[in-house]
Amino acid sequence: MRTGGMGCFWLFVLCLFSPAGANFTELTGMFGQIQSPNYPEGYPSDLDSTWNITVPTGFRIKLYFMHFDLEPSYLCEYDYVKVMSDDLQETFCGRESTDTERIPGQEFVLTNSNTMTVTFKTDFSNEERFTGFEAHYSAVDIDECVEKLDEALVCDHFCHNYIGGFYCSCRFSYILHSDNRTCKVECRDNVFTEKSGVISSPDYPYSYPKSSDCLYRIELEEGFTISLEFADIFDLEDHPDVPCPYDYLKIKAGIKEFGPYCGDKSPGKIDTNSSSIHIHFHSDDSGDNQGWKLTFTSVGKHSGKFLPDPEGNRRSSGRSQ
Ligand SMILES: [Ca+2]
Ligand SMILES: [Ca+2]
Ligand SMILES: [Ca+2]
Repeated sequence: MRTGGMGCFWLFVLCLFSPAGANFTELTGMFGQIQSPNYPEGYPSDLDSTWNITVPTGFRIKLYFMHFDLEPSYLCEYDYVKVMSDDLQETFCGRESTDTERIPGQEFVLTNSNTMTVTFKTDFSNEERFTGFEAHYSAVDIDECVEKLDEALVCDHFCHNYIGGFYCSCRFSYILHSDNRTCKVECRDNVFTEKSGVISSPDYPYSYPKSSDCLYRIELEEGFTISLEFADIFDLEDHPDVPCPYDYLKIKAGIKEFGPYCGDKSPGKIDTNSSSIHIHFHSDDSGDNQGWKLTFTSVGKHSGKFLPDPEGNRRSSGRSQ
């Protein structure tokens, strides 16, 4: 829009003082036709005609010309057709393409978005009775799965294109988040009552799910104290300046809190001195990180230390309960 913030006002002034009057046509159909005034007779002088084409979102616009016959001029300074859309601008004039002018010929103009503006301007003369143009447009589906125009809309797992839109779906055992894009897991009800064990982020050491909040509780009888030992492969999305704004691991042990943890440095060993542990793992809607894994062990007041054995069976070292 040439008129900026005072658009309506200046447009009004422009209309009042423009010699022949600027002429606007709104086109909203899925297809349509544009012709120069008086087509197929010679077009008038001092024209300023604009067609604004809008198709539904999810579509782009394809425009092509069946006839094109405008007065030739150096760099199209006399009469021209200008096609505009977002980052696209094409100017056509003349009867054939030269070094300084271009006719559309067999080419078509394809927009990236769902709007297009076609402007036809003529100067004060049309002595040779140039006949103008006839163009056609149609709405064309955007294959969002292939084109990935907007990074923020790319599907996490699977993408399905259809005419006018697209949708996402998830691998087995994942659930589509309400953002309709990322795939989360249900992981809120993990309770461990064994004296020792192993806990990790889903799919560890492969990328953990996005947009998920996982809760893990370790609940032992009073008198036991739980220790956590994180594996060396620890990888949660982080930020160089802000502490853990995206993904994090927080641990509550009684009144004590540990974390938030993120980044690629393992927290190592944590002696919680508590028999009850709450672990909260949060992931946001982007990034690919390996996650975390910990081994928990416990020591009872009157018993020995409990360690997980390689088969995953519970085992007590030292005195038995
Ligand atoms: Ca002319
Ligand atoms: Ca589509
Ligand atoms: Ca993330």
